[in-house]
Amino acid sequence: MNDNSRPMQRAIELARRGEGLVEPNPMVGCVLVRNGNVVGEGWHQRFGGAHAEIEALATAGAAAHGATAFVTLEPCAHQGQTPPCTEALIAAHVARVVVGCRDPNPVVDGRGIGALRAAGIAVELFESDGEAAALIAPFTKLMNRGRPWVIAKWAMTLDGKLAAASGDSRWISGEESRAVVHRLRGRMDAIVVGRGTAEHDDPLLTARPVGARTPTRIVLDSQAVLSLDSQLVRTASEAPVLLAAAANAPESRCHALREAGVEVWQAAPTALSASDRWLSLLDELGRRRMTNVLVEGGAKVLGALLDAHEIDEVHAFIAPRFVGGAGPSPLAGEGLPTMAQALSLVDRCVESLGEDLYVHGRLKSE
Ligand code: AOF
Ligand code: ZN
Repeated sequence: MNDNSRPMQRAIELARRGEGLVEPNPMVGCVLVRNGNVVGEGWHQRFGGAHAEIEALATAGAAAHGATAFVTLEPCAHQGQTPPCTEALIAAHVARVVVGCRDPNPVVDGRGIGALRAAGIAVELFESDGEAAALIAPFTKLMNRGRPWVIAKWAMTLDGKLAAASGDSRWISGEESRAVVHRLRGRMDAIVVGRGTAEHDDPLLTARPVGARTPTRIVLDSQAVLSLDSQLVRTASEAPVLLAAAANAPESRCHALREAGVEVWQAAPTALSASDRWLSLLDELGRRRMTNVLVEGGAKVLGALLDAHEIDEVHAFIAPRFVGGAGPSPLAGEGLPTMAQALSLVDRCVESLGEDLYVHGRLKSE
């Protein structure tokens, strides 16, 4: 572990406190160290609020003079909702800045580092592809590809079934697992299910207890058949519901759902397959600056997402039970033709939650 690791680790820890509160901004943390002592700490606390560096400088006061600033993200050099952090760091006379990763936002993208160096401040890039970059992967995807970070979630039996052959699926995972799902939901911009799941489970798709954000509840329903009596439609005034339909969905159904308070969005006429409609929807959610989206199934929706190469992260809850038979497995769709092409989960984490196993991680990007 080099001298920079500990304060950078702390800065990352601080940054995480903004999770769910700062999006579509990135999570950012900052630690100021002088003569081996931490003299200031801060993090970006909410969207539109002060940046991490400003918070840290405020706690340090005059002690920032001659200090090293460890920032998880390259300091901004632009006037946004707040003034440039580079100017504040220069004015506070910090001696050195260690940057966790470069800011992929095109209005920053190296300009922050350049401005600091031009002012005579030593700047070091900590690690170009490490934990600080992983921390802002959803922000980076939104910046570079205009699409939100997509998290696939499922609960299955140990023999890989989402339901028994009869369709019964209540419940597979235990209470502890379901509590984790509700915590995940509470920091999402949207929660997506397919029409089958919406019909069969009649879910609310809210976070209980409520989290930092109120996710938009999205149903993939190409022909707009979702029942007006469903819990989703009946609660449309309490939390937004968006129905993603195909361009050829019957106008009368779209109209009825709109009347009931549902936003009906239709994919481009050229989006003919389920995977194409997924891409079209992700582009739309990106235009709305949604950063994190949780996809809760079922198998067709998750499979089409896999085929579209848009799963970024997986959260699988595995119950120690077997049902056998012809129930669905988590990912339908075309799938990959050979084991050699199988996707791998990286940054893996395996936990026990009550009786369940909880496996989560990211998909290796090509
Ligand atoms: C930093 N420190 O803590 C954050 C940064 O809309 P604004 O003014 O808040 O600016 C948002 C942009 O600034 C965001 O897209 C990203 O490029 C950068 N975020 N920069 O120096 C911070 N949150
Ligand atoms: Zn800033």
